[in-house]
Order: sequence, then C-alpha cells, then structure tokens
Amino acid sequence: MSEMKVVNKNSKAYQAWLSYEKLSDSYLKEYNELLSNISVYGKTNLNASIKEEINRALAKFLSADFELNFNQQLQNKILIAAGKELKEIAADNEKLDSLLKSIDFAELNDEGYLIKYFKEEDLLLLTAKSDQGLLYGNFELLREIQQENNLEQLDLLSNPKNNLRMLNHWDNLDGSIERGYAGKSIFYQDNHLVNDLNRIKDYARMLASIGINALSINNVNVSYEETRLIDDKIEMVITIADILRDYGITTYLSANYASPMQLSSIDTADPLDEKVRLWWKEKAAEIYEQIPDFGGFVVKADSEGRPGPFTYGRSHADGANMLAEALEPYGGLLIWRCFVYNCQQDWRDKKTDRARAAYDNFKDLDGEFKENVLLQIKNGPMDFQVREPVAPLFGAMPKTNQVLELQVTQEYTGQQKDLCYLIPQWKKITDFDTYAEGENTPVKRIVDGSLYNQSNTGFAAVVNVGNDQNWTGHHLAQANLYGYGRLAWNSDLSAVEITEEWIKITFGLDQEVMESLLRMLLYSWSIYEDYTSPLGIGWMVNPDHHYGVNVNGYEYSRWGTYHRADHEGIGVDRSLATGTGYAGQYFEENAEKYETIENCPDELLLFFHHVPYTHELDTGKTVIQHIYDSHFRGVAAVKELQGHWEKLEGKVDETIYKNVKNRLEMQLENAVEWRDQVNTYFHRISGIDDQYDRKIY
Ligand code: GCW
Repeated sequence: MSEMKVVNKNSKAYQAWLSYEKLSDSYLKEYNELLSNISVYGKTNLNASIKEEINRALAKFLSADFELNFNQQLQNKILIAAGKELKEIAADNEKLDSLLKSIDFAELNDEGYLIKYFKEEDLLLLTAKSDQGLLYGNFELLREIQQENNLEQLDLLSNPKNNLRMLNHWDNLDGSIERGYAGKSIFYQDNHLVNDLNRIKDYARMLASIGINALSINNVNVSYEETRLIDDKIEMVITIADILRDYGITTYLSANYASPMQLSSIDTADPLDEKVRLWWKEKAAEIYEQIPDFGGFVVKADSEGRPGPFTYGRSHADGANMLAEALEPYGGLLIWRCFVYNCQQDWRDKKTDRARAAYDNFKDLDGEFKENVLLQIKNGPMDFQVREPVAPLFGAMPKTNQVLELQVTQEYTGQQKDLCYLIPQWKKITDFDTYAEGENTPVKRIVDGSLYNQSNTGFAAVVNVGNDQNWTGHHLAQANLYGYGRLAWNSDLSAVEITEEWIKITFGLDQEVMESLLRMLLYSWSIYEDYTSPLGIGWMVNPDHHYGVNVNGYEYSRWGTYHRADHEGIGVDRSLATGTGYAGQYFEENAEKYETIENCPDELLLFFHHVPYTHELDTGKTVIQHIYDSHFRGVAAVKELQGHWEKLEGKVDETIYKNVKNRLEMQLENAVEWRDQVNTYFHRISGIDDQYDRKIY
C-alpha cells in the first residue's frame, strides 16, 4: 500500500481560487441585501451543485451562517434560473414576464450564460439555456463578487468559444503520473480508486469554475492495467464519471489501440479486420450501457512505441475511423493524436526531421476522417519546448476537425519547481496567423471551428495536478491551470486580464500583491527562456526526466532533437533551399518568413537555421553574445523574482509564502546551473570571449 497523503482541505493552498474570502466591510454594506437574498431554481444535479457552491461561497463572503432561502414570492434580489424555469416563474409574475421579454435567448449557445442587473426591478438575474450554462454563470458571478466588482453594472453575456474544453490526465492506475510534478494521482492508487473521492469532487468544482467540460482520466500511454478500464475495471470509470457529471464534465478514456488483442482472443488490431471492428462496436455498446454520456476515446497510436494501424499497413484514417464508427451511434468522439514521428532516428542522418512528422503523416488524409474524429495537434512540431514555432498542420486540413493540444504540466518548462507562467506563450500560439485563408486566420479561429464551420473542435491540454496539498506543487502553477480554462473558454481574453483575475480571486485585492505577482507571472516565461535554451533551439535537458541542463543530453540520441552545434555555429537548417524543407510546410507568408536567415525572427532563428556564432541578430548582438547575455540576465531575473516575492511576506498566506519561497530557491539553483553550463559549453566550443568579461568557467 502506498501511504495516504495528509492534506489540509481548509487551507488556502488546497482551496486554490475557490477559497472565497470575506468581502470588505464597505462592499458588504453596499450589497448585503442583494447577497442575502439569492434564489436558485431547478432540481437537477447541476442545480444542486450550484446551490451547494453558493452556500459555501456566501457563508465565507458574508462570514456568517448562510443557507439559500428559496422564496417563491420573488422578493429575491439575485435570481438564478435557466430559461425553462424562468418562463415558468414568469407565467405568474408580471414584473418578471416583461423583463424576460427583453432577453434574447437566441444569443446564448448551449453552454453560455447571461448575468444582468435590472435597475428598475432591483434584480440581478443569472440565466442560461441549460443548467450547464447556469453552472458556469454561477462561477462567474461568484468571481465578480469576490473581485468586489460593481454588481449593479453587470451586463454580460458569455458563450464559450470552443466546444471542446478538455484536460488530459497522464495518470496511471498504480498512482504514478507520467510527467506529473505535484505528487501522485488524485484518482488512482495501487490499481484501485483512491479512498478520498471528495477530492475528485473538489477537483471537478475547480474545473467547472473555469469552464472545462471534458476530462480524459488515464495516460495516453495505455498499459496493461489501464487497458482494463474499458473492461473489468469499468466500475472505476463509472464512479469517476458520476462525480464529474454533476459539474458538467464528460468523462473520456485513453484507449489502447490494441485492446482487442489484450482483452479478447483476437490476435490482430487491424482496423479493416471484421472481427476487430465488431469487437469495438460491442465494446462501445457495453460502455455506453453503463455510462450513457461517456465522451469517447483519446488515442495515441503509432507513436513512441504504442501500437497503431501502421503495423497492418493501414493509415491513421483507417484506424481512427474504425474506432469512431463504434462510438458514433452514441454521439461519442474519437480524439486522435498527431504526435506521430520516428523515435528511432540516427543522429547522423540530417535528412530526417522530426519537426516535419505530423504534417507529413496527416496532411494528405484531409477529408478522410469521419465527422466524430478530432485530430489533436501539439502546439508545436516538436514537443512543448519553451519556444517552438506553431505546428504547420493548423489550417492545413480544412476538411478535418482540429484540436489544439497544450501542456499545462511543465515538463520542459521547469517542472513546477521553476516559475513559468505559460499564458503568454499560449496567447502567442492561439493568435498566430496561419494565413490558411489569407491574412487574419489565427490558430484560435481554426480550433474554435469558426473558420471552417465545424463543431467538433477545441482545446485540450495535459494537466498539471497531483495529490499535493496545493494540487500543482508550485502554488503559482495553479495559475497555469486557471488560465488554460479561461483561455479555452474565451481565447480573446488577454494574458493580463486572466492574470489579474486569478490574482484577485486567489490573493485578494491588495495593490502591492497585484503588482508583484503580475510582474512575476508575466515575465516568468521569458526569464525561463533566458536561462535555458536560446533562440528556439530547445532541448539541452537531461534525458528521461527532462529537468535541468545537459547541453548534449539528446545530441547523439535516437529522438530527433538536435542542436548541431560545432565550433563555428549552431542551429538546424530547416529551410527549403538547403535544409530539411520543414519551413515549406507553412502557408506562403510564413514559409517565406522562416525560409531565410534575414526574415526569420530571432526568437526562432536556431530552430530554422544553422548560423555562425558571429551572426548578428536584429538587436545588433552576435548569437554568442546573446547566449551569454541572456543567461546572465536570466539568473539576475530569478533573483529579482525572489525580491518581489519576499516583499509579500505577511501579505499572503504563510504556507503559500513558504512554498513559493522554497521553489524560487530551487529555481535559482537550476538557473545558475543552466547559465554556467550553457555559457561554458559555448565559450569552450566557440573560443569567443564574453564582451563584458563575466565569469565563465
Ligand atoms: O513529451 C513526450 C513526453 C512523454 C509523453 C509524450 C506524448 C505521454 O515526454 O512522456 O507520453 O510526449 O505526448 O505522448
């Protein structure tokens, strides 16, 4: 038996952005009456979740006993009801009836909500088409209150931009998490469910509060025990799905492509084999019988040793469609990952380019996938590096549903020891102009389905939580999870908007706290980039666990992730003219930009080109001087992060204070090691001195 971890659920660390702090006296004075007279209509489980959340929040906001008080007489000041209930109540209430006529429900989609204050009636109304929309609106309302915003000015209608707003767990049934940096799984332990199912409920609350509506609950590398989740271990899935459902979250599983071979006597997984097809159909029927709202499967096939259709000489379309067909009668989705590349490359071979792989493997299959197949594409062509270009597959398959895959868990970005707030990175990705349909066709308009009029599209991301008291190891890494959800809901929100909101509802309204944290979070990505791998080259990490510096860690490996540094220069030539041709996978405007050294933005220069250390960047610095400068700057900036945080001692919760202080110490150690190894390596190999004669070993 693994040990049970003791967590204090009353701690702010655990309650994250839902800790619901007492409101200020002045705010309470103004809104006490409004806040004490709330009514929620509806009798579904989702309605019950709403009521429970209000009770919890209001007791803390008001710092008093609070019990929702159902009032048929409509003397309430805050009214929460979905359209259907609202119409019923309005039938015998004139005031409400006329007010209802002013609402255009057609502007709401199935998950959207409206929050509006009606002055004349002194009524704050939250409504939606569905209870799910109401649930999201309720969390928004609670956020508005916690931020002490003016409730009498509320007039907001919000529809999620993306239909699929998913998180992927890489949890294994033994309780371990692939690339998890915050403890063990919150779902599994020793091949069973954990005892503390309440924690899963608290997790569901957190996810619902940021609009997540889909969760895949096991690792995409599906091994023996996990394969059984669609078989004799389905009870575990049923239990989890029951908890998630009350928060509007649909449960998905990662499926082993070769399941029939493990779970039956069939000796093939050939997608065109009738026995295999029938097996999956019967399996789907069995699953839906027990979980009627099951979401579907996420599949990693023919990737890093996982089984797939290639074994049988079949295409990814054959594989995906076979599974999709089985799910189709029940409205299930089949999410097929495009992270498919040759991981047995010879480092001597300069022709093969891993960056090309997703595009080369999938582009020509456009139009061949069934309607319920979604292709999940990692944001970049390699693997969640601190800086990569955007994957050229986005927009290149107009007849195929596309999902953007991000990594909230910080595999290559500091593993939740180092602070690296990723929203600015994600904004760059979602706003990236693909030129798929000429200017102004950013990634976000492809994955929200608006560009090609698709509905099975959206966001997915590998999540960063575990059973640590604060869920994410580094407390500030909670902001990455929060921001992911908010961005998936509305990709037009700015990084600053999202960050300010998270700070306020997590740490309160203190101006100094706001200023320090805004600085820390918003600069942390570029700080991390400064002291790690420069100018888009990536990697240089320790093999396997991927934390910390190792310049040549992957240089002579089979993984296709090289920097090709010699005594004269560094970088990978991916141009069409003289390199691997990867640059040519983009639409013309981007292809031209990346093709030449002159046009290529510096931040990606070494990703696309091999240049001498003496090459001059746009800043006027040489590449080698940039390497030195950014590494010295990065370490100095980590010390500044420490300074910002230390100013907040006594102003933020003590446990959180200590957690972040400790992590910043680890970060400094890590940054110093990166700086010294990278600088020393390139100083030795280039023989070029630092202009400023700083300490290089
Ligand atoms: O980034 C790599 C990780 C693997 C992961 C794989 C993937 C789940 O190092 O741990 O496997 O990506 O995305 O499938």
